[in-house]
Parts: sequence; structure tokens; C-alpha cells
Amino acid sequence: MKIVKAEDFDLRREVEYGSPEQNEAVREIVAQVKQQGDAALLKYTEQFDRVHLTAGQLRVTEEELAAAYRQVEPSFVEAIAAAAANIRAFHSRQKRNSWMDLQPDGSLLGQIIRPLKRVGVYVPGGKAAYPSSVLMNVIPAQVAGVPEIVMVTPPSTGGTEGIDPYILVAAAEAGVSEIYRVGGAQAIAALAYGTESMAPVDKICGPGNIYVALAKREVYGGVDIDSIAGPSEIAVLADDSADPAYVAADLLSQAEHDEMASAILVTPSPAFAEACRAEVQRQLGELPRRGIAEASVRDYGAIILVDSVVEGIDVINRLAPEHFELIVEEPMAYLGLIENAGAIFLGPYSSEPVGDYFAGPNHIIPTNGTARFSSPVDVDDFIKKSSLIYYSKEALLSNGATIMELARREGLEGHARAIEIRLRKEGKAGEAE
Ligand code: HSO
Ligand code: ZN
Repeated sequence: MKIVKAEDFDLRREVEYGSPEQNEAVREIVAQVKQQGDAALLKYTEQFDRVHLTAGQLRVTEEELAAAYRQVEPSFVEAIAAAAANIRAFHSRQKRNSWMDLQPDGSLLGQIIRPLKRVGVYVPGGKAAYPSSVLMNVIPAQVAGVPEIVMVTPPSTGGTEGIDPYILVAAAEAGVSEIYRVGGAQAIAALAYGTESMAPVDKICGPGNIYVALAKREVYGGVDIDSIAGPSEIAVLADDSADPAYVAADLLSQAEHDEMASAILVTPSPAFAEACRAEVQRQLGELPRRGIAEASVRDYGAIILVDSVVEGIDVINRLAPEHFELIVEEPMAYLGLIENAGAIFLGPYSSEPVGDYFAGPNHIIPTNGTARFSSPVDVDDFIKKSSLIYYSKEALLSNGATIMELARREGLEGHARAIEIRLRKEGKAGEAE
């Protein structure tokens, strides 16, 4: 891991939008599924996943779910259920109520909160299929009250229609109502437009490969989508009071996600920087995903030396990392200075995996510096609001003239007359002129 001074570190990262060929391929797949429905869905599943399905086999059955429970260890079911309970409890605190305010003139103003009706969650196949991410996408939707939560995930490559039983159990524990074995850009198009076998959804979320990300951007507008997540990031600000072995382990916990993940240590202590660098090297040698973690640490990792903890927080605010661990003496004392971080972990025992799996806050968190203006996934992502306006006769009569003044200033006489016709009937039009 390279050790650099704060002023020598480039805080910006490149964002990938896909090649022109990939964009073109995705546009074609989306158009075909939109036009031909199931036929195109099955054709692409055969072509890309090498699995031959009929339309009747797209949906995962209750028997398959029951079989998945028999295939996984009981301890896994218990662990997923315990995590789900914590995530549900945390997200329940985010629920909003509809509200209404009665004004003195008898008018009523308010906001009505409603859940989205139908949400689609994409779960990637292969190594990137995380049961924990199923919980993190589905539970906020469920807590919001979304009645129909649909999951899509590709059938296994290599000729079987099976889906990882751990994913199926997580889906069932989280409360998914329908599961379809379909993946890639074709699955996103089916969620957006519907096919004979799949009803369309109002919002699509969940991570996927570049084709899935491009397809989400392609269908956006007709349906809502979540933000497109970049590789995992962790930044740790630690001083001499921290254990370099703990910090190295936490850095590697995210470096192992992806060659492009970024793990950054910020420290005011050159001795701690050296100790941590040595620990990262030592622990890397023993990590099963060493290849990935090593590339991440080499290309995107860094140790940044600062003059003080306060200067370190300034670096963190400029990085706006997805995850931020503050492991210094008295971390609470600095809480007020932290402006940009998706999730903040305080003290030596709040290791990032506590949040990734279990504590309750969501692990889908803004990356790439977007924590400057956006937030982790939560219940708000699955609700919508309607404004409510009720004007009494009295309220309209006393404010009609003002409304007409604004309408006529915009040259919209029809707007003014819609008010005027009512005032006239009540014998108040003269006052409006
Ligand atoms: N740290 C990841 C989430 C995750 N970790 C899933 C383990 N499984 C988000 O950046
Ligand atoms: Zn993680």
C-alpha cells in the first residue's frame, strides 16, 4: 500500500458508463423484450445463460422454495432471520405518516404517503449473489408497505435452471412475493414493461453487471430505478490508539469485494501507517480472495498521512466514502465534524462487516463521492407522496384575487377565469378586479 501526503492524493475516481457496443446491445435486448415479451425473454436466457426454459418454468415455485430450506444449514436460516429482524427494526424507525394541517380559514393541506405497489429486485448470479443484499433491498420495501415485491435472478449457467438456495431462503425470509429465474438486461426490460408471464413494476433496484446497469438506465423514466452502485469503498481514520491488525483486517474486508474496491487509511501517525501497511501485507497472504484484494489495495488503496485527526476528517469529507470507520481516542468528540460519509462506524468494535450483515442500517450506500448529496437505501425509496389541497369557500374568496393576479401576470387568462367564475357566483368578482 502506498503511503502519501494528503495533498498528493487524487480524491476523484472515474465512473464507467459502458462502451458504445454494450450500450447498443442493451438497447436491442430491451426493445426485443418490450415487443416480443416472453419469447424474447426465453431466447436471451438460452443465449446468455445457456438454459432452455419454457414460459411456465420462469417462476420459482413454492416447492422449490421449500427444497431450498432443506438444502441450507439450519444455522444459516437462523442467522438470516436474526439479521432480517435487526434490519426490519432499524427500517421501521424510518416510516413516515401522512399528515394534514387544518388552517384557520377551514382549508386543509397535507401529504398522503403511500407505498409503491410493485417493486422489482435484481439479484446477480454467481459470486456476486449476496443473501445479505437480498435483505437490504427487500426489507425497506416491505417495511414501506409495498404489497408486491418481485425478485429476478439468472438461472445458473451451465445448463441448470437452479438458483442458489441461500438466495432463495434470504428472499423468503425477507418477504419476497414472486421470484423469476431470469437475469441480465432482459430481466430489467421484463420488469419495466412486463411480459405475458411477468407483470410490470413501478421501481427496479438491486446491483448487477454493466449490462444490467445500462438496462436500468435505458428503462428509467417509465419506471423508477435505484442509483447505480460503484465498487465498495472503506476509509478508516485511525490514530496510535487503534490496533493496526484490526484496521488492516477492516481495509481488506472491503478490498476483497472487487479489484476496483477502494480501501484507504488516513492517519496522523507515521508509525501507525507503517504498522498497518505491514499488517495488510501479512494478512493478504492468508486471505482466500487474495488476488482480488491485492489488486484493489495496489490500484485503489492508499495510506494518507495527515497532521491531525481534524485534518483527517477534512480528507474524509472530501472523499465522501461509502463507509467510514473512525478509530481514534474519543471518536464521539469528532462526530459533529463529519459531513460526508454514507455510513459512520465509531470505535474499535464497530468493524464494517457488523454493518454489512447485521446491525440493521442498510448496506446499500452511496459510492464514488455521492455521499455528498445522497443517502443509504431506506424506506423513503419505496414510498411516494401525494399533496392534498382542500380549500373552503371562505379560503377561496379571501385568496382568489391574489391567485388571479399571479395567473394574469403569466398571461394565463384561463387560470384566472377558473377562479373568477367562482368568485362571481359568490358576488365577489368585483373585488377581484
Ligand atoms: N460492503 C458491501 C455489502 C456487502 N458486504 C455484502 C458483504 N456482503 C457494500 O459496499
Ligand atoms: Zn462488504
